[in-house]
Amino acid sequence: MTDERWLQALRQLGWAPLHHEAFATCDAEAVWPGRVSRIDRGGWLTVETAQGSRRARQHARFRRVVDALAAPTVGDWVVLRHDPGGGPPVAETILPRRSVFVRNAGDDDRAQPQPLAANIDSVLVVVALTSQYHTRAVDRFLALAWASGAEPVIVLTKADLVDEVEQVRAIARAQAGEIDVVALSGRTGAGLEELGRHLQPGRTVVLVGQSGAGKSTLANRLAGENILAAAEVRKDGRGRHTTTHRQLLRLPSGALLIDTPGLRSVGMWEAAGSLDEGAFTDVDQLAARCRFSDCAHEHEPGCAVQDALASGALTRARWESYRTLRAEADQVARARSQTERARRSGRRRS
Ligand SMILES: Nc1nc2c(ncn2[C@@H]2O[C@H](COP(=O)(O)OP(=O)(O)OP(=O)(O)O)[C@@H](O)[C@H]2O)c(=O)[nH]1
Ligand SMILES: [Mg+2]
Ligand SMILES: [Zn+2]
Repeated sequence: MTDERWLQALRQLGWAPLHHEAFATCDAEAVWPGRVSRIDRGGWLTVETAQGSRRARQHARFRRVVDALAAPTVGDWVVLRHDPGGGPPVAETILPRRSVFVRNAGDDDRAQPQPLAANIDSVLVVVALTSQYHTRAVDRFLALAWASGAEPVIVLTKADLVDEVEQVRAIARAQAGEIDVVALSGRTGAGLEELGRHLQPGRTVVLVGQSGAGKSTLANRLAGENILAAAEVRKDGRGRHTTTHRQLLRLPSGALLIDTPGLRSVGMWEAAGSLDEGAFTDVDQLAARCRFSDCAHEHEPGCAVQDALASGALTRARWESYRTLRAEADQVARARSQTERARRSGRRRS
């Protein structure tokens, strides 16, 4: 395979200059790059390479990592090495990530990052129009989407089943600011063309959202065939997850899509900065106009946030949503730096 054809094959899988530069510094003997499309138990990976799909093993080092962010996730570019003994290739290194969607899978006591998808361009937050639209739940997904470094999009599914599509879309638009809000039906395919901008060749999108929202149905529709299992009948909502694995697929449009299992809720993960810069720029801009730079936005004179709440320019619900996510993100950041300190002092002692 010529270099040019090899590069073209990689670009079709989402290869970016960042990966190319990092790979160029690797020892070039017996190594080649590939993109992780699936992770299975026992350290097995499915990796898409310029020569096709390969089963590979994770290097043992990844199974010992303390920080889950340091292990391969779906969408990662890894460097594979031939096993001289004739066994499967081994994924040795993770190339730098352009973006990564991370949620906190821990609980109140312990923050635990879970990277769900790497090297993504858009995060499609999938919400069924048939369920009550929970602004706060969507806020959470949007905050994490902004933090990922990718572009968030709200995708309202099951448009074929409800009449109030435009009303809900207006609510989502008001909430989301500048981002795209798409309403579609994974069943009939209506509205699918609105996603076109995000599905250009070589671009990667990830579908996130609650179980039953219609992620796999949409993915199958975009793939043009039933690659992924989608629920056959409407679920009773009691936690049967149809999708159990994250998986990266290639779409006929030339885009790459990562389907994920439904998440009941997503915990904040170091999204503090992205709350101000992405999901809640309106709040950030208001806060910048407060008289005191350290304004707590409670009873301070000249508080632009309180003024906006009084005038209705900022809704109480949106403010509460911001405060909840902010407190959670700050808490995670504190817990993380504590863990980090403990780890460092532990290392000194040993
Ligand atoms: N009428 C209609 N039904 C849909 C649509 N999208 C999904 N469904 C149905 O909703 C149910 C759940 O769809 P899935 O695609 O499995 O949902 P999911 O988000 O992948 O769920 P998990 O894999 O559990 O996270 C299935 O019965 C689908 O047939 C749609 O646009 N219109
Ligand atoms: Mg699914
Ligand atoms: Zn203030």
